[in-house]
Amino acid sequence: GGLRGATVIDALDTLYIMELEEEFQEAKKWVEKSFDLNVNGEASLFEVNIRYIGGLLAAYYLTGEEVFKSKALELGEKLLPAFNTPTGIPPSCRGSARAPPALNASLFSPCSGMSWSWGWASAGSSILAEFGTLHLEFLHLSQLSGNPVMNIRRVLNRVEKPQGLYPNFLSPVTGSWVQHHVSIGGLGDSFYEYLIKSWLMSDKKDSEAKKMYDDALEAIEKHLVKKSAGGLTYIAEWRGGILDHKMGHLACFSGGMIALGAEHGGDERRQRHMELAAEITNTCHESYTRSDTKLGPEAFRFDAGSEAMATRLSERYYILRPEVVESYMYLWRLTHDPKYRHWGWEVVKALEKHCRVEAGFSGIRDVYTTTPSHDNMQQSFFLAETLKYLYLLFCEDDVLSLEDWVFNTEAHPLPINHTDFKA
Ligand code: DMJ
Repeated sequence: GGLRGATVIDALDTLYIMELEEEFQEAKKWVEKSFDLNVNGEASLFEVNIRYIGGLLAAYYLTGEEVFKSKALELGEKLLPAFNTPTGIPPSCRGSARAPPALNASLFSPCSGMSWSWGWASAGSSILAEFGTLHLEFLHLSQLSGNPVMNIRRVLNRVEKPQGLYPNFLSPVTGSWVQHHVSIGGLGDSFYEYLIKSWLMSDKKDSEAKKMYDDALEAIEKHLVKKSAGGLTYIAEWRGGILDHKMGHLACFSGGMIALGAEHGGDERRQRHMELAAEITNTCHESYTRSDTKLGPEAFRFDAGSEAMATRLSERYYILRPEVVESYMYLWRLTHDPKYRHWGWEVVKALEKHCRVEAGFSGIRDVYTTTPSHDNMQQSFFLAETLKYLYLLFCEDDVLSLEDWVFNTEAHPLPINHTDFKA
């Protein structure tokens, strides 16, 4: 959007964790001297929050350097006008950054937060994964600044949910659902992630978040989890009661999330959820192994005889997304089954072979050809997430231990609020 330097800020904690001292110092200097917070035009509240606020907060917590904290607070302050709607729910970008960047040049159309020129009332609806992915970062901003915020969850708790499911679009004016499309992939994904992670970050005190997560997952298990003819478990999408037998690459984060949440249930539930998490992660791995590049497509389907493969030309691209290796990392940490490290290494080799270019790494337009063309784009989440999760997959468990840190949806580690948090 209107902000510059996404890659620098998204990569700060990765550089630090990997002990790339020189590059980290260079990035820090850029934040001190060149990071301009005066947005010219419009930027997405969601993207600024997960990439910039998350990146700055993690850099602060890892290093204790005040500059990262003060920039995060200053930027957070600028986002507050976005909450000025009748429900307190911020509106969404119409052309979301979730659209495939390689294919859609106009990434950011009118968005919330920094500019008031666009008029939220006409924007129509807010996206679940956008307004539902603010809690972790804003809780830390509240703690660091002493200013309490957030009230979105109250609206969501109150509104009636079809079959217990959360549709992806809600009106920021009336607080009711705009249409009944449900997905654990794009448009819905990180809302569910932030429920379970809010509970974990609160040192398991935020029981409201846990209950909402448990209820949502129960509805998902009941209505969306399916098994293909070939025995692959997947999570379908739901359109007003009709299933779309498709999984997006984005939905592949759910293996890791379900495993993380499973850790904390009773025996039966724990086992069931660990199995589900492993099965989904296996399906996502299949979407990689069934391609010529050994990288997965943007979406894959389970209909018309197809199993874990893209059936549409427009879904064959790979833009360096992290979700599959993210799940490998969580499943490795929680089970220590070596297959997850083998699978991660397959991805490393495929990235080297097909995505490395002279100036860095690039997305590819078609995973089903051995000579794919590049999209000339290195998404900032490649350094923030994909490489960080791959690195952590091969580290000891005490490097950013899951006992002490939760990763925001852009893989920025935030500390768990243990009782001795302040000390
Ligand atoms: C990232 O920006 C975040 O993980 C977000 O939640 C959705 N997906 C992209 C990477 O694919």
